[in-house]
Amino acid sequence: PVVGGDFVVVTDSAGRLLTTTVAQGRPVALASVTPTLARSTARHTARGTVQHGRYDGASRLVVLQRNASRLAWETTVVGTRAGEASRLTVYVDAHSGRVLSTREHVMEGTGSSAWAGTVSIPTSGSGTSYSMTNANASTLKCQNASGNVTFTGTDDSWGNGDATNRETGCVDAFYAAEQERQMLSTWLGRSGMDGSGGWVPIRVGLNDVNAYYDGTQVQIGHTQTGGKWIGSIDVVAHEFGHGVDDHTPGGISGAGTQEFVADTFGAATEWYANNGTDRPDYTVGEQVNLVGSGPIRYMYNPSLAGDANCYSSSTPTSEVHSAAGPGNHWFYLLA
Ligand SMILES: [Ca+2]
Ligand SMILES: [Ca+2]
Ligand SMILES: [Zn+2]
Repeated sequence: PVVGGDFVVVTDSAGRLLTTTVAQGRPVALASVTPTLARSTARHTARGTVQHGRYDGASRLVVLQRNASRLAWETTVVGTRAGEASRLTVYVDAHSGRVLSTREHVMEGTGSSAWAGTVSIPTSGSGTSYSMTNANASTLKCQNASGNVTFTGTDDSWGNGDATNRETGCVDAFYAAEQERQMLSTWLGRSGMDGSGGWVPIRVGLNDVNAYYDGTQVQIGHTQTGGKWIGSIDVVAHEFGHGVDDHTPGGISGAGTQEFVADTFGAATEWYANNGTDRPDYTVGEQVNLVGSGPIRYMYNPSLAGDANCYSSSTPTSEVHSAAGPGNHWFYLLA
């Protein structure tokens, strides 16, 4: 087989030739089609181009036709590159053993989010069948809360920027969760929400002015007016922050500390994402404007929302979100 020497032939419904396109104008020119590099050596080289690599099928001898013709071993390997899932086809020169070319098969989808602009999201699938299942973490999915069905599509383009649309809500939430996954891995050396690569599904469509984590899912509700799904970075990463906390020794933190712990994961994820639309800050919910009065918490000055800046004897008995004030303030000063 010749790789890079494709012909496109267009016919009408009766099979009559309409037009042809030739991708490669240069003739194939090879002195020999007998390799001097062993197949096993080429396979080993190919596997070394990814981390934690394994082979995906057999290798075949091909002519790699670019500016010149080269005899090459074609091998597909599965692993990770820079922490991201990879399924890579690698062409190794069948004489010199050099890597001539690679082709990545794991593609990032594109989403039109409501709160974070146009974003790349690591969905799963190929051809005409895609789903909002994270290619880097298969238990991280985004679903419609009605029926708990994972969003699917015939292309890898998601949402429409309208915050009242559930698929758009999933673009926001899925993007936020992926940024948190990367933040946990890159900054904290942690694999996934549970520390072993595991997550719970996100479900957009909760009929409440709220979002929550319950150990089995993250539910995303809507704004008080306008029915906008509230899957911004700080909200979603807050909920999965509860999930991280839930998978630490001793389980989820006690009442007075659980909300500030979750807020720190929200803020850290926002700073990691460094998104051009949802700029990093130390406020909670500034994008979604949950109840129409801007952020619901101010980590740099909790008193702006009526919460305490510093610890007092009344902190342990405060409402759990209000009790986050001293911890949030501490985190801001530390950060
Ligand atoms: Ca922000
Ligand atoms: Ca924020
Ligand atoms: Zn919370």
